[in-house]
Amino acid sequence: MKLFHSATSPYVRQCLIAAHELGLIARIELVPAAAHPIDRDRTVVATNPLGKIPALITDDGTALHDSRVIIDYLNELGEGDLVPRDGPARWSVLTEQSLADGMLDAAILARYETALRPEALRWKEWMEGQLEKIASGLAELEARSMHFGDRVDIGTIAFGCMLGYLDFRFPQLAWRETRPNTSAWFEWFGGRDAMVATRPPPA
Ligand SMILES: N[C@@H](CCC(=O)N[C@@H](CS)C(=O)NCC(=O)O)C(=O)O
Repeated sequence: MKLFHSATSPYVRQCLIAAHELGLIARIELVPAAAHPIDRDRTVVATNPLGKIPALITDDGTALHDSRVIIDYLNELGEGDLVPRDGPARWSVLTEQSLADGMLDAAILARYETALRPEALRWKEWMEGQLEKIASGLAELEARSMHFGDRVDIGTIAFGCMLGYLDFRFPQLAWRETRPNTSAWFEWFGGRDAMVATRPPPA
């Protein structure tokens, strides 16, 4: 399998962690990609018309995206239990994944706002709106994380990568200061081998 990859993408990281946890990592060849919303990477567009990463080409040549589809595919391939099959746990974990990904979407938009958008075109209230989404999500995570225990599934993987991205790109948010449950949980989860092996490079 080939995975379009960047070491700084939190969505790519989720796929890599799933592959590590499922024992599939050795079967994945990483293809360096420079996804960018304006300067589009044509090699990625050929596999994912949106030009976004991650995108996966399976061994039979099928193109898969986005991260949620890829993780679901890997979970099935590896006969794993990262996605609960049924019952209330399934809907709860899928909702957690959705929340973490939504927080990441807000964080990526906020990042593009400062890293890509010309200063004269920036919109302060819009940026604040994205940061508020992250803050509300962190409040929900603080309530949930005390019940996580040693869960490793698509919900906790997505939250772990979201927190890792905040540490990487938004250290000034200092999210740990007012969120002791999340902080204690991430202390453990962030030390797992798969998390350590996929840490983004120094900012
Ligand atoms: N919903 C997508 C989001 C992927 C995404 O936004 N990836 C970023 C890199 S972290 C990207 O490719 N950005 C380029 C663009 O927006 O065109 C997923 O879960 O895979």
